[in-house]
Amino acid sequence: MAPKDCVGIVRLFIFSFCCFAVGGFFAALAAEHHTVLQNNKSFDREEIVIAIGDSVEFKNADQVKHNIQIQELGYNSGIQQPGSGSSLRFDESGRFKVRCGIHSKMKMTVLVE
Ligand SMILES: [Cu+2]
Repeated sequence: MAPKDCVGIVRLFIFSFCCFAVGGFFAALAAEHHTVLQNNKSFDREEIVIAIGDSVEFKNADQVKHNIQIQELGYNSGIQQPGSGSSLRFDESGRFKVRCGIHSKMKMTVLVE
C-alpha cells in the first residue's frame, strides 16, 4: 500500500471518529432528566412520556420506604429509604409499567417514544 493511501485511510478514520463523537455529544445534550416523586404512598403522576435516551429519577419524598420494579426491564431498585432516589435511563421505546413492591396500589407508566 502506498503511503499516500495510508494517509487517506487515517484521515477517513479520524473524520468518522469525530462525526461519531460529535453525534454522541449532541445526543447526550438532548437527553432529558425527569423526576417522579413518590409521596403519600403514590406516584405524583399516572404516566410520564419521555424520549429514547432520557432518564427518570424516582425520588422517595415520602416518610416511608418505597421500591421501584419494572418487569419489562427486569429492574428492581431494592428498598428506597425516605429521601433517596433511583435513576434509570430508557434506551428503547415502549410502555413500561412501574410498580412499588411494597405498596401494591402504587403504579404508573413510563411511555418512551
Ligand atoms: Cu411504595
